[in-house]
Amino acid sequence: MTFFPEIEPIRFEGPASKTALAFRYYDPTKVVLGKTMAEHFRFAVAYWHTLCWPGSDMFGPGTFGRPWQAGDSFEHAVQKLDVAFEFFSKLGAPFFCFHDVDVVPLGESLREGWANMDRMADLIAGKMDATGVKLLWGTANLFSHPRYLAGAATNPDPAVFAYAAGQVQKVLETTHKLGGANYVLWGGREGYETILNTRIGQELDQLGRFVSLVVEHKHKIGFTGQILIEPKPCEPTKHQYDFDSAACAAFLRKYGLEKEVKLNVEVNHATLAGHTFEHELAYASSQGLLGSIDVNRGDPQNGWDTDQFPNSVADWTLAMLQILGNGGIGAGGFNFDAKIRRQSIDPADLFHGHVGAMDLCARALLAAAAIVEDGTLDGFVAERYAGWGKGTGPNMLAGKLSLAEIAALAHDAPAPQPKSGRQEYLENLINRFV
Ligand code: XLS
Ligand code: NI
Ligand code: NI
Repeated sequence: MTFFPEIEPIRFEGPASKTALAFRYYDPTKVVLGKTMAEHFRFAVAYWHTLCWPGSDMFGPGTFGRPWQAGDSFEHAVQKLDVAFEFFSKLGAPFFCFHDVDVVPLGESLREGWANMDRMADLIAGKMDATGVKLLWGTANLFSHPRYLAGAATNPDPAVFAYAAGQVQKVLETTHKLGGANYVLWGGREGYETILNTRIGQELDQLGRFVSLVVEHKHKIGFTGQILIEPKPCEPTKHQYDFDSAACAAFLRKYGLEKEVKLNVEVNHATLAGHTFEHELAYASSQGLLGSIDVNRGDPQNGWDTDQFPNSVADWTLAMLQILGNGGIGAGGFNFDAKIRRQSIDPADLFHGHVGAMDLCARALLAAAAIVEDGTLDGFVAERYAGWGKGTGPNMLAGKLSLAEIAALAHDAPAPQPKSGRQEYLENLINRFV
């Protein structure tokens, strides 16, 4: 059975190609700064948006009419699995990501959900063996079911916390069984709507305990993948605790988790937090917390998670500079977490979205690598901070001098002179490579 009979496996054809569905820049075997493009990106298809989302919005039902979405039985899930792996293979995506509810119906009880998950895990493993597609991360959906209306880990009712623990235990163990590289916790409803009914301190303690339990269980079962939390400031709740990279870093430190958990940073969530994506990457990287990436972007005019495929080379070049500066994405990867638009109803549209995004990231990587190799930008920044590496600079930073001793240095030194930050020069420099 094939759902994409007219689509041939996508190939690299180079920049001059006239084929719409071909890679012009993404050549998985091409070596850039010592690593292949496949190693730089570790692209992953998001099961939920690509296979499960029907094209619905607040004002109307799904528009895509996918046959496997006609019901919620195990048989429908199996049909969806077939299409999923046909898609991953033809696209040439090395990884995928899933929530428990994406791959299997969870039924009416935890027991039923666990049984279905076990049955499905064997089928997924078979598909992974047959195609060579690997699992970037698994996650539990702790936000759709009405039981989670007031949060999962942060719910005022401990029984909900326990149910969520049950879902996470199963998906963590399944992720381990499938050789997943990471496990993600996105705090979908871990926040609140009104302070009138909310104890923030209590809820944060619950969330800290929950993440600690996940880390303990990871070690108990011998899962060596990364645990990641995904910052997002709002939506669905008005205030979410994992607001941005900085708030997540503070949260992890308060609960002693900063060595155990990293961040899955999403482009659209950065926008919602009022940051650029490169800021979020740079902040996470500066704290040693950059773990993985969701590449979906927002819309400059719409204030919600529009989950669009990336399409700005200029923006992505700035992001790639941060990722290269971090030494790459490590065990993480580039998860699309993006949906095609509601009017993009043809199966081929799924390929156009993913192929274009992979090519765009590759093009941005080439531009960023050229900037790194050119060295002018790095040289400028190094020079800007050079004072901290010589003279009394290192001692001031290392705490070897008191406030009064540092002040004494200033008494004797010539008055400091302002220097240009050269922003326009640097912006022009970047544009020479984009
Ligand atoms: C929603 C999130 C979600 C996570 C996985 O905004 O981006 O898709 O990535 O639960
Ligand atoms: Ni995401
Ligand atoms: Ni999102």
